[in-house]
Amino acid sequence: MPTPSFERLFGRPAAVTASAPGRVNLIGEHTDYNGGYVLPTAIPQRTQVELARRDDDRVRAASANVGSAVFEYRLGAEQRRSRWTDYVQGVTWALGHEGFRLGGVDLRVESRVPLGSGLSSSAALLVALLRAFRDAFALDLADVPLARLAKRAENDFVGAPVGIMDQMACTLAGDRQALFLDTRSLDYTIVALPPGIDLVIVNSGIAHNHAKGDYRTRRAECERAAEALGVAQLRDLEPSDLPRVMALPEPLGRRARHVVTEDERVLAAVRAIKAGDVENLGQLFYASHDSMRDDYEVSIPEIDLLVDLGRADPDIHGARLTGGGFGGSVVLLARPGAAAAAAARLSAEYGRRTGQRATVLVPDGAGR
Ligand code: GAF
Repeated sequence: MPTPSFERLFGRPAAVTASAPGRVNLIGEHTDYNGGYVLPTAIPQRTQVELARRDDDRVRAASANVGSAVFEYRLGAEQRRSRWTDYVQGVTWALGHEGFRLGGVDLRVESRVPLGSGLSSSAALLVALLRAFRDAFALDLADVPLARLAKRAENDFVGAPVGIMDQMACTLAGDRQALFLDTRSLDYTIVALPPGIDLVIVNSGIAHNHAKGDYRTRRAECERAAEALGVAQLRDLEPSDLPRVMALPEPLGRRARHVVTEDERVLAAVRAIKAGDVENLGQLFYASHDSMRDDYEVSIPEIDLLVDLGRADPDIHGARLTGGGFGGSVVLLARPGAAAAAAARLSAEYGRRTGQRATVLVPDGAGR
């Protein structure tokens, strides 16, 4: 059944349409809340928000992804309910706390970023919502403060203890433009992906949820490791610190080793991309995956299988789990021109072996 349009839902046309893309992190995983480096890029799938102002202080919100139900609340009376509408409430709550004056709105969301896929459906929704409010109320809100506000909504209202990578990526990364971000200073540069870097993204079909325990546990382990090593954040460690890192009690040593080596891999990946060295970039992908699987322990057997199918495929240079882990998606580097065929091969074999349905997100439209 087609989901109702804005006009059908609210009896008038939308005044503003805004959107934001999902992101795929190329490398630099679980480094953002340790003050380290990340390298995400935008994916073609986007989340769109249509919105029209109202004359009162009510917000009415519907999502084409969940049907035709309309959720309603009053500005200033936001309350967490552990539903998708927490993201809408989180945005008006965060804008209100920041001193922005809003009025009521009707809004409709439609997302092509699959939920819980490790491709930042949450940040895409938050950034699209903030852009829609910014346009509708002419808010004086530049991109980086907008990304910080999205993080505040997710951390302090939704209750997911995520870092700043996704909100910055959904705000600033573009098509074939990776965001090389220092998550401590928020200094960034845009790194263009040269021809020859052909990405494949396959969603394992196994969803994660970062508001749940495992992500939180990893964060806490990193904080304990930093404290035991006498640094403010794991970002402050160098590869030469690895002997004392590995002297920490289990599993803190391995957790910290992942972060220290992953930061180095991000720097090496930026050099490889600038040099057009796909082979080297691919090896960095595999090394990152191994570190997430063995040291950080955020992979699952289904994701390892997708990566291993990549290792065995002559058209794939590298593969790794992308995003927070415990499910989600894999990003692979394919030989130029071979991405769609390799993606179809991999997802079909994955389905045969696991009984799970993998979806190819990039190349967009492949594998359908
Ligand atoms: C999730 C979080 F939202 C990010 O902040 C980041 O920590 C990522 O997991 C792991 O790199 O996407």
